Parts: sequence; C-alpha cells; structure tokens
Amino acid sequence: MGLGYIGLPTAIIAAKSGIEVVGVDINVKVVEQTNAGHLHIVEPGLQEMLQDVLESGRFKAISSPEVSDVYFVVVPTPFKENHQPDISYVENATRTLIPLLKEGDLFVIESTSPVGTTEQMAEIIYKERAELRGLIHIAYCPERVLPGNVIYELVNNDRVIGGVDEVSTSHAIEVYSKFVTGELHPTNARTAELCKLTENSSRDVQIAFANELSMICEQADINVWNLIDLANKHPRVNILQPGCGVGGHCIAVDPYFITAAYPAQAQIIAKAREINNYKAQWCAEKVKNAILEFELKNNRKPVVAMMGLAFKPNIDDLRESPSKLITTEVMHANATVDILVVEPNIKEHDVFKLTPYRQAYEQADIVVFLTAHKEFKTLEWRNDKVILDFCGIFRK
Ligand code: SAJ
Repeated sequence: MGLGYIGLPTAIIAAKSGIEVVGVDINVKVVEQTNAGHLHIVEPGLQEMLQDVLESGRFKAISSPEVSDVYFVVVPTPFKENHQPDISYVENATRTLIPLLKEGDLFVIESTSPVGTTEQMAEIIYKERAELRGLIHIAYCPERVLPGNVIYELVNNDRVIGGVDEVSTSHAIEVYSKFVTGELHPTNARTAELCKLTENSSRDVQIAFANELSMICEQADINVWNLIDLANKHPRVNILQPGCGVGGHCIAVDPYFITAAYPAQAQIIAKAREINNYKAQWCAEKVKNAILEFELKNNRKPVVAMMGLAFKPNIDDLRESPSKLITTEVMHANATVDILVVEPNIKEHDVFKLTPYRQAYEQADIVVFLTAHKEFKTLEWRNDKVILDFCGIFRK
C-alpha cells in the first residue's frame, strides 16, 4: 500500500527476490506510469529493475488492493499545522485492507508512526473482524534507506522488527528474510516505532549541536569547520557538519512525533528542532545584512547569487529545504535587488528562474553558498566578492 519513495522500491525488490507482488496506489497516474515501466521517482538502478519485474509477471501496480498473504503499509505520515502527526493515511490504508484479511495473514506498517500506532491499527482491525483476533500477525518495521542508495540499503541495512506479539515478530522476520540480507532485530511494536523516531531525532540533535557551534564560532571569530575537524580528532568525539538548517521529509519531521506525544520529557529534541529551524532564519538575516552593507559601502545595489536550492547536496529534492526558504525570504525582502538563483540538479523551476552556477558566480557581488553541491566545490575563492559560505564549500 503506497508506491512512493520507499513503497515502490520495496515492492520491486521483493518481486525481484521471487515474491509475487501487487503495488497499490490511490494515485491512478502512478499506477499507469508504473505499469508502463516508467518510474515516477528518481532512484539510480531502479528503472531496469522495474522493467525486469514487470516482464517476469511477478509485479504489477493497481489502485485498490487484492487478497494477499502479506500486506505492507508504506504511506506518508505528515504532520499537521500544530506539529501533531497525521496518521490518517495509515488508518485509511488499514481500513481498506480489513475486508481482505484472513487467518494466517501478516500485516506490517512501515510508515514512520507515533508510538502506539500499530497497536491502534490492530484494535481498528479487530473491532471490525473480531474473529481474527490472535489469528493474524501484525508488526511494525521501519525503513532506514537513504534516497539515492535505496537498492543497496533496502537489501543490506539491518532492520528492526516489532510485532504486537512474539508470533507476529517471528512471522514478520521470516517474510523480510526473503528479500533483506541485513540482520533482522526482533523487538515489540512500540520499541520499533520509537526506534525509527529516535534514529532521525538523534541526527537532528547532533546537527543542531553543529549548527549551534557555527553561530558561536561566528561571534568568536573562529572557523567552525576547522574547529569541528580538530575536535573530531578526539577518539570519542564525532561532531556532524553545520549547514543552513535541516530539510527533507524525515529528519525535519520525525522529531515532532516525539515532542507532540511527550512534551514534558522531550526537551533536547524540541530544542534541536528550534535550533535547526532558527539556523535558516539566521542565515537569511546574514544575507539581508550583507546586501545592506554592500549598498551603503558601494552606493549601488549588489547582484546576489543564491547557490543551491535542494535540501542536501547532489540531489534535486526541494522538500522542506532550508536553502529554498532562505532564498525565498531574501528575494521577498529585496524585491529590487538582482538575485540569481542556482540549482545545478534542476533544469527548470516554476517559481525560480535558474542561472548556471559558473555564470552566477562570475556575475554576483555577493555569493551565498546554501547547499554543498559538488559543482560548487570546483569554484575558486574570489577576494573581490563577498562570500557567505554556510555549507563549507571552501573549507580546507
Ligand atoms: N545535514 C546537516 N549536517 C550533517 C548532515 C546532514 O546539516 O552533518 C542536513 C542535510 O543537509 C539535510 C538534513 O540534514 O538538510 C537531512 O539529511 P540527511 O542526509 O542526514 O538525511 P535524510 O533526511 O536524507 O535521510 C534520513 C536518514 N536517517 C538518518 O541518517 C538517521 C535515512 O537513513 C532515513 O531512512 C531517512 O531519514 C528517513 O526516511 O527517515
């Protein structure tokens, strides 16, 4: 259920391993495109695999589910305005499956979910199908893959598998072992749910630490990249890299699933979210000030280059991107300034007019590095420009 960034590769890889798979998506376009052999997501190596499993007859996409033996729910869990998790997609997918369930089936949730969601879905199922209590297996198994490296990581990463009871856990482990070679770690559903949230929150907290250091260093006139490199020479210190905030649909989202449920306890996790969000505002302010200073000094408006829109290096994904947010804010605050927007991984954008990176670097008086794309690292430092390097392009 769900043929997105995780569901589709999972379906294809499971089919590749010999399992007969039907991929279900409510978006008819996705279903048609997939059956025609065209990927609607960007993932190296997956296109050939899709063609292969379609030809073998072991995989097809459909828009409503068929009776099966194992069901995987891999739908989005966004958050609402107030940072409360929205599990309505998981619930809808679960409800759609209820009439199809039969004795011996396995029902697995993979979607990132607040603690208790799997037990909640089990109760929804048993409320309508009381005769199935104890006769079907229900488990939670989060994914951990990094977009861009999905084919390798889906198969090779270790996984945490938590059933609502021990029989469910071992049944789920048996199924996953058919297409995952990484170690499969048994636990209960609640621990598996919190484990996923913990992994991404841990990274968020660590990035917040690096971002906080970058703001301290600016005040102290110390190069933060040198500082972190030196501190990391300690055998038990491993600080991550500062940037212009945290983006994407995972690390910038999942911690809220903890803070929403445990506000009194989740102090560091909440603060880390605040710091990482604030870092983007901080960067935007720095750019606005640099524009003002340039104008006062030179008696004309500068040309500004905003380098990178994607939420992390070398991808085209702009979801929750702090670079995009900063660029938008700087443009709104400086309507009469010539602002060149650069994103080498995207050809065209409906909001931003894009400029090739070398041309923008050449033309701009102020150059703002937001995302550490590999192309930017080929540029030489220029003393004749004001350079704001928020992502360590020119770090030694
Ligand atoms: N970032 C920094 N400094 C760093 C590392 C990252 O500022 O040192 C920023 C990036 O620029 C980006 C954000 O953090 O804006 C997130 O990027 P990421 O590469 O750390 O992670 P994601 O969001 O692409 O994928 C994460 C992964 N989780 C962990 O590393 C714990 C991935 O394994 C998960 O499968 C994925 O979330 C998910 O789906 O939950």
